[in-house]
Amino acid sequence: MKKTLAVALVAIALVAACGGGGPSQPSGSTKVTMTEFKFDPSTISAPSGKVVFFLVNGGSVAHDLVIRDSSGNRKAGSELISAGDSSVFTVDSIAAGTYTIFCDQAGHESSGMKGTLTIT
Ligand SMILES: [Cu+2]
Repeated sequence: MKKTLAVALVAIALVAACGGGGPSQPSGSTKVTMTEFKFDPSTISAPSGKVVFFLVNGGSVAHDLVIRDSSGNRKAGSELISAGDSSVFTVDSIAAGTYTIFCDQAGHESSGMKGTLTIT
């Protein structure tokens, strides 16, 4: 499963490389742009189950997106995305509820890099 995904991602990356950009946005995904120090949009809603984010780092330092539940438990987190890069972040299963999204790079959340994810 993971290997298949890795191969698929490499294939996507190679195709995208020919086009001169990062991966293109998957249909049905939620695009989130990351800059210093915010997510745009910072308020996101999605139906429960599988959620796919298309993360675009439009800033000048690396960022990530981590999902924390209302009890403070980390539920999922993206890879670290370099400045100017983009990445598809898939959460296989998430229950209805209100979550916090934040960047876990040092100082970013406290600088305002956070938001709300509502799963219905
Ligand atoms: Cu950040």
